[in-house]
Amino acid sequence: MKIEQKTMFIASSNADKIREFKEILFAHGYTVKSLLDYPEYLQPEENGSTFEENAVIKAQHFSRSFNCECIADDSGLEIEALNNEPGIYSARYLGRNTPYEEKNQIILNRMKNHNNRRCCYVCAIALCNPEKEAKVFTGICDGLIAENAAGSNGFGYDPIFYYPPLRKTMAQMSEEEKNKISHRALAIQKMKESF
Ligand code: ITT
Repeated sequence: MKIEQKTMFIASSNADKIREFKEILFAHGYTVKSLLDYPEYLQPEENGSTFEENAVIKAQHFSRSFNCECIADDSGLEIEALNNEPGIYSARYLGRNTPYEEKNQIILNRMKNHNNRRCCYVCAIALCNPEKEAKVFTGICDGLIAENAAGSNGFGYDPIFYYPPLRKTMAQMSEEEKNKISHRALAIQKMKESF
């Protein structure tokens, strides 16, 4: 029996995202190539005003450059009490090179006097083909900003993202747990259902 190997090109150079994509898409029968395999290609400017627009900008750019089907992820954390910041600026918020330990502590300090700790992770995945219109799939995972940072798995804002159904932060989840409920997993699931 011949096992079909499908390859998905993801226009991302974020190693943490790519690791999660690899795991989730591997379970769906895909192998993943990314910009980490082509470091000479630079990301276009993300000048859209929504996650969806930025995902399309990235996917379209590389789908045209490589003349192949391509996906891109634009994602981030929205905190209700902070006017939905950092939102689409999640990667650049408080400085792109500032360690997340520091960024997370600053957010916890800003949240000290807020009772409303609701937040959500958003992930928009754009699927682009040089000949067809882009399709976008959005996944949202609701949570609360934790009182204190906890856990060392995952990446980015995961130590302060508390997920009530599992009573732990995303950084306290195993990769398997996170990849079942995350914004990214939900967006990938929607994309899969569209095939
Ligand atoms: P690419 O554009 O190369 O994909 P990027 O890191 O610049 O990489 P984004 O502009 O989409 O990508 O920013 C995503 C940011 O949102 C990421 O750097 C984290 O700060 C945050 N983020 C997204 N998903 C996350 C997750 O699952 N856990 C923790 N933080 C996350």
